[in-house]
Amino acid sequence: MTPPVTGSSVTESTPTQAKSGGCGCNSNSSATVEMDEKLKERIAKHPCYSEEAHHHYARMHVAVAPACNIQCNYCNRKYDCANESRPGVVSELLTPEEAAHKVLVIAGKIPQMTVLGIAGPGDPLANPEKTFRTFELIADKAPDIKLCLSTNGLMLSEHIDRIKQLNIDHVTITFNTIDPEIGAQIYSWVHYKRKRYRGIEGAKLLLEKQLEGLQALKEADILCKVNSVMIPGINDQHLVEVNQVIRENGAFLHNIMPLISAPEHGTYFGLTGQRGPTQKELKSVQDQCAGNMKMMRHCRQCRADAVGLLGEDRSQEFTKDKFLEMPAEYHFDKRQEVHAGIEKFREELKTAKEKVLANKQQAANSPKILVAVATKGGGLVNQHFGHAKEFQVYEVDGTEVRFISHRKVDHYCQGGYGEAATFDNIVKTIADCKAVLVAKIGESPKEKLLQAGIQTVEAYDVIEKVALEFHEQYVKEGNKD
Ligand code: CLF
Ligand code: SF4
Repeated sequence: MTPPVTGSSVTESTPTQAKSGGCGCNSNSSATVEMDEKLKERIAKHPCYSEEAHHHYARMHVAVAPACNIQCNYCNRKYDCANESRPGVVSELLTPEEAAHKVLVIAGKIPQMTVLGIAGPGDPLANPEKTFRTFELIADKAPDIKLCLSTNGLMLSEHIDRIKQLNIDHVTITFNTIDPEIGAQIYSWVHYKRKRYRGIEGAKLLLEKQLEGLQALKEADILCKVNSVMIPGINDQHLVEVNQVIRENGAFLHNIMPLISAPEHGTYFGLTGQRGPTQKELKSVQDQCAGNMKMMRHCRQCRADAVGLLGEDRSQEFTKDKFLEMPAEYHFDKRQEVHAGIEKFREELKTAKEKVLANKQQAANSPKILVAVATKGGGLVNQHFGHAKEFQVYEVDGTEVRFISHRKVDHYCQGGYGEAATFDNIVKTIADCKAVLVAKIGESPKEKLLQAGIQTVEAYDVIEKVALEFHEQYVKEGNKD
């Protein structure tokens, strides 16, 4: 549960200060400022489109779309669409009516859930009737839930009117390439208007339709995120070009995701031994693109039936046998109250961050270091080391704290006992971090982490504040890198 829901608050709150430019906008033109404010409002409660929002708001997916109209070489149809999901995951299929009931149940139980996405298990627009029927039912009964869609783009332009009409304000297209020759190595076929296209011909058709879809979204003023699956040796060097083209064509956000490939997934790439990128390779391409447009780095490659904050998947609490027995307790007013509490907390958090950052001055040769954070959300260091299923990694220099990735780890505490193998795995996963910031940690793991060159900081406070304080101490100790 996030802090406002549990009633706790940020320690260093001061009255809210006037906004200074916001969103990186330097213009004084009131039209531009107004546009930025509108844009900010559109993404403010979307955990994927806003990195900051993902600490506070949750999303859910409903798996209503089984069919697909293309074949990606990293996908096995027994599983969820790997364009938006972690391969090897199977979601329970729902009818639109079951899906609508599930959304209303969860909207009551997790009021910070603000976005409903349809992302599979196949392609939502290869199943237009089921997808749009589901959205229709939700738009009617739960008007405060934002609708979101993720597609390979083949049928996007053909459905743009329906998308607009249903007020679906966020659409993701997966663009892995803008070169049909590269595309021929990624897609084995494309099925369009009762005909199957293979090789370069199929990849060319898909690309044309994706660009057409992107254009249609731009004209309809719908926010578009682009996902790209990074495949070393095939499209890794080419993604900077993809980034440039999508930016020129109006995409708002770029999410470069690592290929996850293993023989047991039974995919073409899994069986041919195609590897995924390392963390370092992924970050390097993301950094190369970052100067051009907003990059998403907090994607969790979630399931087609994911529920909860990104990084805390609660889908198993709402399997079909369970949610069908639960009453639909959607209450608009109660949800608005919770959202107002979250917004108040966010303002406090923002003020606290601004205060900390305002006092920091860049020291000469200040090193850029990584720290790993255990958090349950809310933008705070607030989780016990032993309970963390993932660590959020931030890059810190003397004045800035930047989220760069998350790293999944197995639970360290298994019924109260630390497992050696799991612990070693955690150390390996965060080996490039100088410190781990946690709410609590036992003496023994603390000692072992230190032996591995990782300091621990115990705190319950704003992530940026704890990270900057650690950085200051790290520099004072004479560390230069
Ligand atoms: Fe779902 Fe995707 Fe909408 Fe988000 S997920 S349809 S934009 S509501 Fe988000 Fe999940 Fe990454 Fe997708 S973390 S896989 S980017
Ligand atoms: Fe699989 Fe999604 Fe590609 Fe279709 S679009 S083949 S479901 S990864």
